Amino acid sequence: MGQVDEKIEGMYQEVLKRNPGETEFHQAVLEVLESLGPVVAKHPEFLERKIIQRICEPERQIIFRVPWQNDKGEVQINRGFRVEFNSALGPYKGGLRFHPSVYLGIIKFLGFEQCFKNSLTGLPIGGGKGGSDFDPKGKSDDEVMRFCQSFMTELYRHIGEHTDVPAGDIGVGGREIGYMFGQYKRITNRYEPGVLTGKGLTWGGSLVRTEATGYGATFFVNEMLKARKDSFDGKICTVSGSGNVAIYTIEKIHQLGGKCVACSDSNGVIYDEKGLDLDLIKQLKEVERRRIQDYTATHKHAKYIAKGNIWDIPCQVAMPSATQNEINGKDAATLVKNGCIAVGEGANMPTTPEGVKVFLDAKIAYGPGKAANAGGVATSALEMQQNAGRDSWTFEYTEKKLEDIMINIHSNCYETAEEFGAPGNYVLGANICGFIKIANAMVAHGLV
Ligand code: NDP
Ligand code: 2IT
Repeated sequence: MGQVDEKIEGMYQEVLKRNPGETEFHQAVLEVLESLGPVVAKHPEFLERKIIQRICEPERQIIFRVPWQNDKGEVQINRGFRVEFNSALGPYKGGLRFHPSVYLGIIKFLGFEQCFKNSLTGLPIGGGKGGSDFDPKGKSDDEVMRFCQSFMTELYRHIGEHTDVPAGDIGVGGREIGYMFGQYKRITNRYEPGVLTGKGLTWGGSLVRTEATGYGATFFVNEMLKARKDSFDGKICTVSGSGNVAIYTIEKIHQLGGKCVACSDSNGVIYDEKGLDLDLIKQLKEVERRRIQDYTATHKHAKYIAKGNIWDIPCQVAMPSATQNEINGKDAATLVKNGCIAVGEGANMPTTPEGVKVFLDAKIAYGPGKAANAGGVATSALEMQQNAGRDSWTFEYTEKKLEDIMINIHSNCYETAEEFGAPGNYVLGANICGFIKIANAMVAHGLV
């Protein structure tokens, strides 16, 4: 990718030294620092106040034991995390990830990205992230409940509507948020809906939160296409993953006139030339919690490619919506060669630095995660607003707010990229625009 300005290079070396082995965190930091050269040239006060060094150091990192019992009565031990990264703009806000790959480096990369993403939403939220190396796959409902209760038995003392407000991410959806909310309420004896977002609709949840990340990412891509006098109409699209973000990305692509032909999970890829049957995917994934392979049981014309690579399938719009580093340099080159003109990241950091370089060099419309997937957390902030006002808004009203927020994020990133001499570079636009707002607030708050 680009290069780190000489005034900033030493700060990156310090991050490497202070956080050994946390490769995803290093990657996320480097990508932001590479954008900041022109910012410190204009704002010497950011250097003088050591804003970048402070932003790279989380305000608080909590690591805890999570003991629980499986259905056989055997004792299990997992590790829990909450990294409270930056509260310059509001209470720490960000999801919880339950996945066996989780360790401190993953939570820190997600927490770091979250700060800039939340800043881009224009809403009053700081950045944080948490989770556990617990693997929900193959666990019974009771096991998931016992795990969530044990996790919250430690987490409850660190969170609150004005302090830190967790939500979902990989492996954490409505079911898990319900178990955690129940335990929080029981321990604290407080009905405090604003302490978690992604809640059920009858107990403080917001309409559109379930759909928000996927819908928002698709709105963002729609804006990038519009900026190039183009649209989703008739576009062949592929969406990796088949979880929350993937499902509602596919839904909005279809509503906007695109045709989504492939999705995936960690075992393989479904290719349906006729366009994916989203009702079936929702039934398989949201209701029955099955694998995407089962799509072909009723849809014999579709192909299941075990261990396949979704980025080998030709498309005009690609929306990675599974996990980090799922598009490498070779995948990016394949996409571009096959005629891909837009990439919108529903997942966090799904493209490796080599892949990002390919997209930027090819000058395709590339929307990085911290801008493109900000609709999820933005709608979480709308859920917090409704909770604070003891209110609940209609679907149409909330979706319109989400769309306006995404249009705004797009134009801010677009204009910032132009202002800093890199028109069309949404990576630079998002990093600079997200950073400046946090940095100004930190200067105003003094040395804290
Ligand atoms: P889900 O748990 O609902 O779905 C995750 C999907 O990604 C599943 O299909 C899963 O397949 C696949 N996946 C997960 N890990 C891997 C892996 N290591 N290799 C291959 N496939 C994998 O999570 P979400 O849809 O909520 O999250 C998807 C992405 O979107 C993540 O990067 C998350 O951080 C990001 N995101 C989520 C937001 C939200 O509001 N939920 C907001 C903003 C970003 P399998 O079942 O086989 O594991
Ligand atoms: O990565 C993300 O932005 C999320 N997982 C959503 C966070 C939130 O607080 O809604």
